[in-house]
Amino acid sequence: LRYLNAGESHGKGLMGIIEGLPSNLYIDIKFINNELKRRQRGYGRGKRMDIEKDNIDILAGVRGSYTIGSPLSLYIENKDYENWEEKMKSIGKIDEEIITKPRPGHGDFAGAIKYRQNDIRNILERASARETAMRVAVGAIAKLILKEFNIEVYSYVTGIGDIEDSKEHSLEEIAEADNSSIRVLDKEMEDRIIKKIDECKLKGDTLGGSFKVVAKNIPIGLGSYSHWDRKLDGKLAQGLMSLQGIKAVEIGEAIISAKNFGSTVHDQLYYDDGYYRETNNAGGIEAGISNGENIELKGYMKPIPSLRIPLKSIDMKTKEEFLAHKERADVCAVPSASIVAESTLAWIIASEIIIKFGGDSIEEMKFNYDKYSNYIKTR
Ligand code: EPS
Repeated sequence: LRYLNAGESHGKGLMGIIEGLPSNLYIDIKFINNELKRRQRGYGRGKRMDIEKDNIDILAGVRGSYTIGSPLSLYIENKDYENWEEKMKSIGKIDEEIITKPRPGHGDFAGAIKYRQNDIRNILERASARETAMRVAVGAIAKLILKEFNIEVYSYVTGIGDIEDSKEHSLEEIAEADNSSIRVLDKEMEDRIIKKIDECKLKGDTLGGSFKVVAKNIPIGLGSYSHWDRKLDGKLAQGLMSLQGIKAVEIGEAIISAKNFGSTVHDQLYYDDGYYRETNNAGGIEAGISNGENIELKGYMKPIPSLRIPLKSIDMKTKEEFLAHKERADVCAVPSASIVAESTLAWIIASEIIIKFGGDSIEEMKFNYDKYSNYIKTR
């Protein structure tokens, strides 16, 4: 299973191609569009989110709502394109519109040097998190595969700035995250965060934070210890780290575990008509293989680098010092990032399910999955 996506933030739209989907998978458009909406919400987003109305258009690979084994082609229109058409077409040609001033924390500086571009717009358009809309559409299709195996993915925001939620939460509680404008699980925390985002916005500053993603009903044996690039934890870390702004990923209780004795960290194994554990510090993965517990990951996002408070930088054309700032920007996008992280987790688990159970048709996958589940019951 693999996908490619293309599209600039202020270009015509975003394009995705998924290859390797099983046939006979029901493609629920309403579900995909709802996932796109979930990503667009979140207190702290900028004016751009009032313009975009993300909606999926499937151009190929589906007949009568079911996949047929061909590549799926997806499209999401950028509504903002009509305001940018001229600029996007003339990119780099009109001298006064050329961007030569990199924003610290953004891909602007290194990207302009790497790709030998005089106009930083050619860098920022693709480095932008706009493309995560397509990641969510692709992730929604992965979730449709997972539904066939009763696997569910959840997420919630664990912190914005220095306001953090370090409590344990049940999946029932986590499932309520969409009811909060910041996707947190505590009302009092939500009020404090809204106040903090409002103050931050007034100052022209930005905020980062953290989120947790969880997947349940994961079969034992996804991924492998046998080689570095088959390890499930390695793949998940790469997937989450590839999201814009993410600077750290934690698997299970990795940070607390690193500070404690092995005897208090490792999840002891019990048996009572089936194997079970009373803790999940490993986050559902041991030696790069899923162990049947919930997969739990935490992502840490840096504050958005486009801010109104000016930061020192150098004009790459004149080499003069200047103060970098931007007028339109999100203050905080952590709630959106948590939805994109769900999609990433879903995509990687779906890919692993296909590796383990075969991916030509949903029926074949289920047949193999059922046989494997029966085998596990006898071990
Ligand atoms: C983004 C900057 C902002 C965000 C955008 C990502 O866009 P603009 O520069 O047009 O105001 O709103 O996010 C999206 C468009 C989206 O769909 O999430 C950036 O620089 O990464």
